[in-house]
Amino acid sequence: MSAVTGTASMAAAIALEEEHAAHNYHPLEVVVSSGDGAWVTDVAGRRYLDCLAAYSAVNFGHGHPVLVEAAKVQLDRITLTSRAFHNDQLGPFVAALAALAHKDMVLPMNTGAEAVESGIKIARAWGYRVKGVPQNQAKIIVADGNFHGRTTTIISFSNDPDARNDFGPFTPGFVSVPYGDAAALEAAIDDNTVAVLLEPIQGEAGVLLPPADYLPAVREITKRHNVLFIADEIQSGLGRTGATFQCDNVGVVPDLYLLGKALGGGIIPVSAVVGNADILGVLRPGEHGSTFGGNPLAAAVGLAVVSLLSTGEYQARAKLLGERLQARLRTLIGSGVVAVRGAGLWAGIDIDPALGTGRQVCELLMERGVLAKDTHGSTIRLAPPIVVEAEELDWAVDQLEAVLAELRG
Ligand code: IF1
Repeated sequence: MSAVTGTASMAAAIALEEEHAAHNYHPLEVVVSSGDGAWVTDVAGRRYLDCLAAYSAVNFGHGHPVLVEAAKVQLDRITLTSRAFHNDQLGPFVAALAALAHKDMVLPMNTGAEAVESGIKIARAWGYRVKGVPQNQAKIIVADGNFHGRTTTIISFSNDPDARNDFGPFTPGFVSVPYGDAAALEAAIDDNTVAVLLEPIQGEAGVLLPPADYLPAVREITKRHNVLFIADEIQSGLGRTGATFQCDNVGVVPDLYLLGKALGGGIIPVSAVVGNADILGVLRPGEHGSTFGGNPLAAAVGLAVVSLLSTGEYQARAKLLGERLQARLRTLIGSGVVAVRGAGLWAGIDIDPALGTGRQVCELLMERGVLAKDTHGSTIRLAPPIVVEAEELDWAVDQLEAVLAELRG
């Protein structure tokens, strides 16, 4: 396709979206039409290194052959039955996922927010039916700066004005404490507390890691107070941080894992609550559900994703390449970068605000063939598919270095 026709079709695509899609995003001016591994191609044939990976939903790269093949085979068999009937893909999927997490039960859902909402409902039901908390008194502790999704209940415990303004009234039963402060978390626990819900690394907050002893302390505190520890690994999990789960990196086993994003291989929404029967077993037939949860197409892809993770190669690759990425990024501190954070192939980079906003840096990176996303202010995040090559990572950091030099003038 010529650049002219490509540009015309880009303008046409954006115009249609502008006119007919709700304006709940402010996308970069790029119209992606295909993807392959860590790269995407726009309608004009320009290629970009995808350093967002759909917020870590594309950990295994665009069009991973094992995942596409699993989807293609299932597409020709059956894609949806609802759970009013059994299907031949769900059992193998939930058994494999439970084994991957060293747990024994899985609640299959679709989006991350559904997994979070399901985790909240399960924790509350466990509180009333097992712990003996009085009806409608269950309390769940969350952390300041959290991001767990966009439903009305989830934004009820957000402290991001953009996420919650004008969406009230809000769901009660949540208390927010400073992230990383185990003493503040313990002080917030009372007899009605049923769970603590945390991201092991806060993604949207800017890839914020808590102190190394925080999650182990949370685990000890919640055990001692008979409170469930729910780890939202929807973004941090499934290889991204150089381990199956970020909790593995800090030696912690939560009561419930909330999974999503990459569990669907970047092909279909797949999420899950993973735990043991003494907790997940509180759910009785008819008390919770989902039209698409556990559908055979999702289960077939999810099983293929678990098979990719079962060898440990993606976790090892993310760890090794992540060390290389972090080392390269740290060399930029003082040349326009103020701070670098991250784990595995996941980096949060604070740009000197005097040079520009995160959005401006991402726009300039796009011009150089790197797609990334800012979070708040002047922070950008890098999270390429784990299949990225070391030389491609170096090239991406070279582009960031060039953008910073350009902004310094
Ligand atoms: C948007 C953020 C990331 C998540 C964690 C649950 C969910 C998410 C830790 C809900 C989803 C997505 C949502 C998407 C952008 C993206 C995001 F910028 F919003 F905050 F990744 F950091 N727990 N995060 O990160 O999963 O229902 O979306 O499947 O809403 O703009 P979902």
